[in-house]
Amino acid sequence: MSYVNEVIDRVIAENPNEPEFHQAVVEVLHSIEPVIAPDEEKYRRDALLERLVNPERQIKFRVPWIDDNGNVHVNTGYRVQFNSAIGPYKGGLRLHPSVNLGIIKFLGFEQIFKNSLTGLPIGGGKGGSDFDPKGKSDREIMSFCQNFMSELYKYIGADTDVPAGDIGVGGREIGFMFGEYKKLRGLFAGVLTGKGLQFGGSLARTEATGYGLLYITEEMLNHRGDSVKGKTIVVSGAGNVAIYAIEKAQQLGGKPVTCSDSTGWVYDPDGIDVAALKEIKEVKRARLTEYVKYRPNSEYHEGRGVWNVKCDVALPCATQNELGLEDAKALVKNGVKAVAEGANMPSTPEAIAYFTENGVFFLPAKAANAGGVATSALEMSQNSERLRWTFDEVDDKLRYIMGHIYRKIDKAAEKYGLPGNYVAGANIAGFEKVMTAMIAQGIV
Ligand code: NDP
Ligand code: 2IT
Repeated sequence: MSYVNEVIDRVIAENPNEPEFHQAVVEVLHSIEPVIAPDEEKYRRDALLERLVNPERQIKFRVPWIDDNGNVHVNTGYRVQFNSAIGPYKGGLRLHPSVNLGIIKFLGFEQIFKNSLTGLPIGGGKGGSDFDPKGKSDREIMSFCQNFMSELYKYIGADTDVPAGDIGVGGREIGFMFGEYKKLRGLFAGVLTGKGLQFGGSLARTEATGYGLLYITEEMLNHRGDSVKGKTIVVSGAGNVAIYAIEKAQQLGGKPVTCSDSTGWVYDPDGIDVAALKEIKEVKRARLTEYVKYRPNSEYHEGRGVWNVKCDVALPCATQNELGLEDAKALVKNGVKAVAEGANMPSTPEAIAYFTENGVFFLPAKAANAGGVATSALEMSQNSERLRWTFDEVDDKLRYIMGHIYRKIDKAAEKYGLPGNYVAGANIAGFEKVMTAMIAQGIV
């Protein structure tokens, strides 16, 4: 049995009930087989892949908090510090009832290679809790965030581990967590990114993931003599990533016609009204049912359905495994040309295979949504030098980084005889840097 398959079998046996983690590991390890195979014995002797798939540290802790009626609740908090070969652990915090150790491990594992692709010195980590922020008051969110940080602060730091936002964690939550960290440590440090602009946050971090997704999509289409201009675009999600993907798509001359949340989706034939979407989601924190009040020409539908809308480009920006084989078939039937992942692992392996077989250009999450974490690393740089860059300075760097990632994954795919296979290209290019650093640092 090949070394890669041996390690895959062990991961599945040793990490039961963690299907998302298995899914992420299987994809990456299969992709890097051509890198490992020529020197398989050497890597096996050094247990390189066993070290890669085992987090350096995983922290699980109790988070008690008090609701507005004085009732005490207990949630579980996690931080998985996966790999620090190329820099301090870096990655978001997710607050969603579906969070468990397997979800955080899949996200932390993906983060290693994504962060490597940015070209910046950041290792991979992820955290979160099964706390459900929906319907909670600001005070309840604050109580949760403070109690979460009152344990997490022991394990993080500007040079060790720097968390940020993810599903359910935006500027409000990062603010509460930062305040608690500062109080407990008596230290004003760049220990979280996505901070408010008044206390060390970076301009363009809020926009970065969605903007970056469009920059790399544009780069890929330009490379093929095409562009976002004039394209009909289908987007899922209505959170941070989706909103700024829609905004940048419009700035590039595309027409995004859908968005969705966990209860339903919107079709707006005239193109999504970003100002309305921001007001509904960022200000009112309301459901998408509100959207039709702003746009009488649009339609609201309960349940899922965005992938059945005819489009040229599809951008899944909600959550993992939200786009399956049947969705991929519907998209291909309707003539989709390109799919770029704003969310982490939103397409199932079967959907990705179907896109590839049908000549759809597919940009995987770890390349396509790397703009968020890349800009977090730029926030860390600004915190270190105690300076603040303008919006345009940060945005220019983000655009450059996304273009660079595209060229890197395209080149890696070509080098290994898989031209246009950006899944292989991203996994290989991301892995090679981490592998080189791990080998240079010895068996640790
Ligand atoms: P938000 O919490 O801002 O938004 C998430 C959106 O997705 C909401 O519209 C939400 O609907 C929907 N959603 C979440 N979970 C589900 C679910 N299980 N089923 C259906 N809809 C769901 O999160 P982000 O926009 O920050 O994150 C979206 C994705 O992008 C995630 O996969 C995240 O890991 C990834 N990502 C985020 C980055 C960032 O910088 N924020 C960077 C890179 C990747 P509802 O509100 O109804 O729950
Ligand atoms: O998945 C991700 O890359 C994020 N949620 C952003 C992480 C970060 O540290 O900015």
